[in-house]
Amino acid sequence: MPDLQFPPGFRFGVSTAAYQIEGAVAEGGRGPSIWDTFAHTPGLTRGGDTGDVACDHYHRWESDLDLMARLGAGAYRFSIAWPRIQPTGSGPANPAGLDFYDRLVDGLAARGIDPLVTLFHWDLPQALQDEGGWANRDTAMRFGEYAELVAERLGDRVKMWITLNEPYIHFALGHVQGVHAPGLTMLSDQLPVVHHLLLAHGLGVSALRRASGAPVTLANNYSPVWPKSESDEDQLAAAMYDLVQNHLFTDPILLGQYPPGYEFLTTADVDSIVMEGDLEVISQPIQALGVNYYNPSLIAAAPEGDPLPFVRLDIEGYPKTAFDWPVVPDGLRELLVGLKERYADRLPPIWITESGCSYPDLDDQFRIDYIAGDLAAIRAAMDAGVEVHGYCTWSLLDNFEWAEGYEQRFGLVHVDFDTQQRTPRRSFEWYRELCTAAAPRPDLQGDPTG
Ligand code: PNW
Repeated sequence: MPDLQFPPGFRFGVSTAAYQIEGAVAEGGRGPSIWDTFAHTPGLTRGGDTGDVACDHYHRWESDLDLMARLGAGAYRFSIAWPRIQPTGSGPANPAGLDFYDRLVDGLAARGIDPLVTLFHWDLPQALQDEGGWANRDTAMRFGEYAELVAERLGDRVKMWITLNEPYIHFALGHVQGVHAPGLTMLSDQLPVVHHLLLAHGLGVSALRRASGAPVTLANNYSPVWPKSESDEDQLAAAMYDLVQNHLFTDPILLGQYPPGYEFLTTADVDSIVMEGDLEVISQPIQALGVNYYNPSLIAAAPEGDPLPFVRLDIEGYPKTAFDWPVVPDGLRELLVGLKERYADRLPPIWITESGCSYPDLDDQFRIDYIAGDLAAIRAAMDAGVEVHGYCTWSLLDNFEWAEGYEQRFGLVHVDFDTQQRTPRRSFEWYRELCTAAAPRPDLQGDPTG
């Protein structure tokens, strides 16, 4: 058993995202998002699965909160669906949308669970995509206005804000590889999408800090990069991959500048995209850094004629999750120590905002070992001087795993998608012990003072 002793105050929680669990896509005045469009386009998701119903959390939120209370979770990271707040991505707030999240936040408070709120987990209002989406600078402005509407309503109760979830994955899978919404394959001129996501983050920070006292961060997906060989070609390819996945969405925020070499992302004049003053907006202080970790990246130079300069290879010699992702907990220690080395005093305290695995069975020792491995890696990084404040596992429930539909199961709780029955897996009971040991609460354990 790894050393799972964490300092007092370290928080344990669970993560979800709106489109993956809510369903009720045409209720409460919600407008369509790019994920509705993508999932309803034949052939783009496994088996044609969509988020139309998902976990039906929109109707079952109260019993889902009860599950979290049973788990003893100290924090719940969920996302707000922008198209519930602004059905077309701009203009006044839709009251029914704000009301839904208002009730959710109050329901969490009543159960002693801290709300950690993500504003953008990939479900862009379709109307904004029709105007160019993230390639259009206006989308960043619209995001700032949306952030303000949410913060004005919930800012007194939310405990941490996360502007964007994994902008790199949204950019790479959604705008370069085309396997996620909006399904674009942009091979040159990628910088506008990158820059407008970063600008949206910065404008979001301004709005959130104006209207709320809670700390603000974003959740980035980091992956330690392993070059395939010592060859110059593989080393160069690995450095470029490291730049886009690990530095492109962090250097501008923490260092106020793009990483050297980023210019290859556009054929246009950089100054026509990165306007004066933008980097100041982007690099405003954030009070935490959200880290999502799944696995390292083994990188080689791409064969001649490939559209991209690098390829990501299979990592052999490690156990694999049901998703075929290698299980490399030490990669989490490696990346955390690497963040500390690169950003030094500019690195704010870290929250692990996602880590977890796809595994189907109810008796899921595999998931227990997976989470325990990641927690041991976090402990090791903390012992090496990295400040980590909390851990949210992905995910509370099996849910709509994007292009993979309902096949991949990341939940501590199994969901039968025909009946919507929730069944806690063995990992739920194991994680409950961890949560309750970290934060003994009177409502769960009897009043210790009484
Ligand atoms: C993250 N990759 O997505 C997301 O934040 C979650 O919504 C998602 O359910 C979870 O991880 C599990 O996949 C990722 O291809 C999607 O490397 C793809 C990758 C990484 C993260």
